[in-house]
Amino acid sequence: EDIGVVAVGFSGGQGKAGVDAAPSALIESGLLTQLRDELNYKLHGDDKVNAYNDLVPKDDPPFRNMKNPGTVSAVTQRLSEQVYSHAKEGRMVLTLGGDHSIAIGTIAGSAKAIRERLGREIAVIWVDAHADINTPETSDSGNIHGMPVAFVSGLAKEEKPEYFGWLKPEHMLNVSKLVYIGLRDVDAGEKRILRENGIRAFSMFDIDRYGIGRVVEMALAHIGNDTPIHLSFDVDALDPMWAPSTGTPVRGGLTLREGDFICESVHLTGNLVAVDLVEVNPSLAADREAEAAETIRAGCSLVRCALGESLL
Ligand code: DIR
Ligand code: MN
Ligand code: MN
Ligand code: MN
Repeated sequence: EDIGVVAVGFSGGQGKAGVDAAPSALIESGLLTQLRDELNYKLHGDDKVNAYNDLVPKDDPPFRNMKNPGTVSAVTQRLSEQVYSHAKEGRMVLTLGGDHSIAIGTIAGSAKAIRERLGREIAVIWVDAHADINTPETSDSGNIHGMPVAFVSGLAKEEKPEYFGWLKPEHMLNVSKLVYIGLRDVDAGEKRILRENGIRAFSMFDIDRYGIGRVVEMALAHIGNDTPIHLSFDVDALDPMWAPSTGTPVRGGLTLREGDFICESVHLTGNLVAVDLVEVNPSLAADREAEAAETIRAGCSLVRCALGESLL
């Protein structure tokens, strides 16, 4: 099997430096070597990290309350083309972030490629403590990593090509094909958006109530059999006990096993077309060495599970 790898050293969707160092940390810890040598995947694309420095505009003032809007728009547009070119060759695409704003690019790229290649809409399983569905107007922070779902689903609209106006219908995700797992820190405006659009979301409450097995079963039932799946995994979905080195940790999260279980279950569908692993920030750790290493180890485990490593 073939995998396209895109390593995105980008942090402009939020304010904390260091998340751009995650792809190289994940790769240095042996992730790609394992996929190649132990899981026998054929890897295409990045062994080195894209920094996209050539795309950073000289001056990038806020626009509609968004921070670094020109930079995030340009980087995600380029990334959408990278993901698209792998996916249209029939490769599963593995994107190592970077902050979660990059999912604007990864989802746009895989949605377009799957439409062209299979004539299908993709489904997105968004695993996160946060819903990341603020519009520029509902966002308190102005950080675009809290907005990717709104842009890629068309809930946030913008005409200007330099500010996400490059997103066309072929890049878009249908909100009826979106499902969340792990939510526990959702802004008031986001709750309203979820409710008004009837978006299926499994919070930590649901996981406590039904158990992870039933929740994943219900999530997969919602998107339907045989639907191509894009898994976008924010490492902060995991409890900080397992993934402390991340920009916005929220206690009361998934255990590492629950996170791995989600990934394994998605692998087992046979319908996985793309995986994003985002928001690992090795420089945010109280005990730098140990906590960063734990978080990287958790991230590698999630990816390996999504690619079938732990199944017998
Ligand atoms: C918050 C935090 N909802 C925002 N979002 C985060 O800034 O819009 N997403 N941290 O991962
Ligand atoms: Mn996120
Ligand atoms: Mn998050
Ligand atoms: Mn397999």
